[in-house]
Amino acid sequence: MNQHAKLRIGHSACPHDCPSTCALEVELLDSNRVGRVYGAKANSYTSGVICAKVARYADRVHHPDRLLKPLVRAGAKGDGIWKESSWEAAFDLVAEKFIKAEEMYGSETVWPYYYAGTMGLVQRDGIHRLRHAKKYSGFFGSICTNLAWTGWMVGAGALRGPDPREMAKSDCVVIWGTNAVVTQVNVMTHAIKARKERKAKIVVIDVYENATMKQADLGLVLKPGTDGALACAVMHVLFRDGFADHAYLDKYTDDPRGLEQHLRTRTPDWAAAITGLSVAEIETFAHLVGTTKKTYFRLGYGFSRQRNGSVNMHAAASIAAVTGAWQYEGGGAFHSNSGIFKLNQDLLEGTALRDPNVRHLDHSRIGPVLTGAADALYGGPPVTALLIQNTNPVNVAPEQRLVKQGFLRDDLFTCVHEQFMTDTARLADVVLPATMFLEHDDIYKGGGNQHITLGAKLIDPPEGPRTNHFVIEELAKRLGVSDRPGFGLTEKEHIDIILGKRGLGSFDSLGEQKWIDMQPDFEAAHFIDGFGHPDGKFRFRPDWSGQAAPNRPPRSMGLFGPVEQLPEFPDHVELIEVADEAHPFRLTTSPARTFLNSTFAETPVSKEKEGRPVLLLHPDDAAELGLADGSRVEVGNQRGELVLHAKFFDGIQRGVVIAEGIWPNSAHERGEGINVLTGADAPAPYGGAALHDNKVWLRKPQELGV
Ligand SMILES: Nc1nc2c(c(=O)[nH]1)N[C@H]1C(S)=C(S)[C@@H](COP(=O)(O)OP(=O)(O)OC[C@H]3O[C@@H](n4cnc5c(=O)[nH]c(N)nc54)[C@H](O)[C@@H]3O)O[C@H]1N2
Ligand SMILES: Nc1nc2c(c(=O)[nH]1)N[C@H]1C(S)=C(S)[C@@H](COP(=O)(O)OP(=O)(O)OC[C@H]3O[C@@H](n4cnc5c(=O)[nH]c(N)nc54)[C@H](O)[C@@H]3O)O[C@H]1N2
Ligand code: SF4
Ligand SMILES: [Mo]
Repeated sequence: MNQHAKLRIGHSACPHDCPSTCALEVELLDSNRVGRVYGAKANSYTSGVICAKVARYADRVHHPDRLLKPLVRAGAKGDGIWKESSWEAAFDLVAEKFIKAEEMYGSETVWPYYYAGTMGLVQRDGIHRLRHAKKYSGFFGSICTNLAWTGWMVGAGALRGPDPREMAKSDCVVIWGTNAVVTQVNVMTHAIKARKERKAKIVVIDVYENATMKQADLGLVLKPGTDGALACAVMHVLFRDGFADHAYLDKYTDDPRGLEQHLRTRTPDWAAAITGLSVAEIETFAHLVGTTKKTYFRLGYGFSRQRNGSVNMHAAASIAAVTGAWQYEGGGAFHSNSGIFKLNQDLLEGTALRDPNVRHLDHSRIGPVLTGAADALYGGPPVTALLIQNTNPVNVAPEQRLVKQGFLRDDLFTCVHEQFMTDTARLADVVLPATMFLEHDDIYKGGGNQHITLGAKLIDPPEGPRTNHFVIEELAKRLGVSDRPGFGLTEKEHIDIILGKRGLGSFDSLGEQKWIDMQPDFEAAHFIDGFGHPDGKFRFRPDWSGQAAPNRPPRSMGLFGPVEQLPEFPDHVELIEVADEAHPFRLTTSPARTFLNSTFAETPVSKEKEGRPVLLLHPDDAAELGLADGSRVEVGNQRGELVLHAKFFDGIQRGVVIAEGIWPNSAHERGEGINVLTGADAPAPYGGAALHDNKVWLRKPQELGV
């Protein structure tokens, strides 16, 4: 009898910020210990497969460095000198500081800052209830999805698409700008099934030969920020060689003739010069998708993290409209299913308490916000108090030098609720220990799949950590808003309400069911009933400033960036940081396999597997610079500089370099992380973070180092 069968198994969902949202089976060793974690076989998307980092979750949940006690700063900021505190005293201190800050500058001086360290709806989104009740500054959550969703929405008009499980039924799967093997392994499960069962081709489009491209039949390595050019040339060939589906175009798209005309000059030659691909590669790819009706374009986030990222996303999605792939099972383009769930979280988020006149601040621009940039503050007071849950901005936000400078301000009070002593927690005034997903109740919805999955509390937390929900409720009591609607309920009650309003049962019924499949029917998923715009058409001519993108900023924030440079049709626009003489290289900060953003950097296996922060660099570029494999190399630009170790890699174009993973700042020899190099300027039209769009110089470090 195998070990797995003997153990008690608990059911859950992976809480991490990953499109896969896997359904999990967790070995329960006793009331407070877990063993191995497995993917649920019975879940049709997870299909028994999860990534290695979550399979070893016991290493994280039972990690010796977990925060267990509230801590109050006892030295200078960042000195690492702390005094342990009771929860009562810590809450009293935070409330006192928030009230004082508000008395001095008004309620908008307090900024609740959160993100998707947990994707659980109750634990993640409850912070809005407190901010609405208190009229604290709003949060425009732009860092991750904004550029991608904008580009998708201006074309398709709704955030959904062909069932991701249908990849298994396609004849060609195009994995575009996502390193799926690393960031959402389940895409591979379904794509490889198609290859095994139907001899489907797998195409991967990226800026380097990453782990996913190693599995591809056709890999296209282009220059960062040039996907729009590739997409245009592909569509040019489709029209030129008779692969465009004119009946489909006439019925389902806004201006096919205008597009065809516009593309006349977007030839493979034109695109080859921009992308660095060969004309033959472009023609081969175009003919493959032109002759394979059941082509499934799986469009990721990575290629949207460029200043022209929304344009590139829109251009890539447009290809499926030219071939008419959407009509077929196993065909069409898919980016995210985030629009299908339509859960009402009003009570959880205290929406009724919202004051529309309260300003919003941009998540990605925390550096400019905390250093007092007038445009980032929208005419309001400085931020003098922060409440942070589920995110590590001192490590993950762009323009790290500004972010750090802000956190070190003497007149800023920061409370961080965390599981570990992160780079952000280190700079806090009060650190509160947080539970992990196996230790609290929540529900989760997929982005790359279609399930709502329950993650009930399976084990007791160690003595000390408390849930996000508890922290919000306790602060509300001390800040005088605990009698407002939405407060005073348990996690289970919130889950009952959210599910009940959508007619999906309750916490208990979902416990029995484990997950609910919310995939829309074929007609809706494939836009057979029409696309999401009022006229039902896919738009080749986007309305860049008028679109109801689901994640758009409040209107009061206006539009961002050089909106006038956004193109009329799919195109290549040079809004990117083009390499120049002083900065001859383009850098992307692609994901590391065993980290998830800033998470897992603390687990021993991840540390061992990742080794040290490196820079992937073409050997010919290295030779020109006189750099040896493994040598230290200084990488810099107008925002800062840091030292990495060169790693020769020829699956990349000349002039492009890759730094994989967001390592803790402390893993770098000068204590500053990769985001010293990334920019916090908001791209057009709705902001976001162009984290893979950096021009840099490389040189041998000047000083003698280790
Ligand atoms: N192991 C692991 N898993 C993760 C994460 C992680 O950090 N590590 N992060 C999680 C999160 S928060 C998210 S949002 C998702 C994101 O997952 P993805 O959608 O995969 O997006 P990224 O991780 O940003 O980058 C994916 C790929 O885009 C490539 N890329 C960068 N610029 C360009 C470009 O201009 N064109 C093209 N074609 N490719 C480009 C990068 O080299 C990288 O290989 O993954 C989640 N899962
Ligand atoms: N250079 C570069 N920078 C990037 C990216 C990149 O590709 N390149 N990717 C960007 C993207 S897409 C994203 S989404 C961001 C993500 O960056 P972060 O928001 O920092 O994301 P995570 O590492 O997923 O989670 C942050 C923290 O949440 C904590 N946490 C988890 N669960 C809970 C909980 O229940 N309660 C509390 N209180 N804390 C919890 C974890 O311990 C972790 O430290 O990074 C962005 N930054
Ligand atoms: S693949 Fe993503 S959702 Fe699945 S277990 Fe790993 S991190 Fe979680
Ligand atoms: Mo993300």
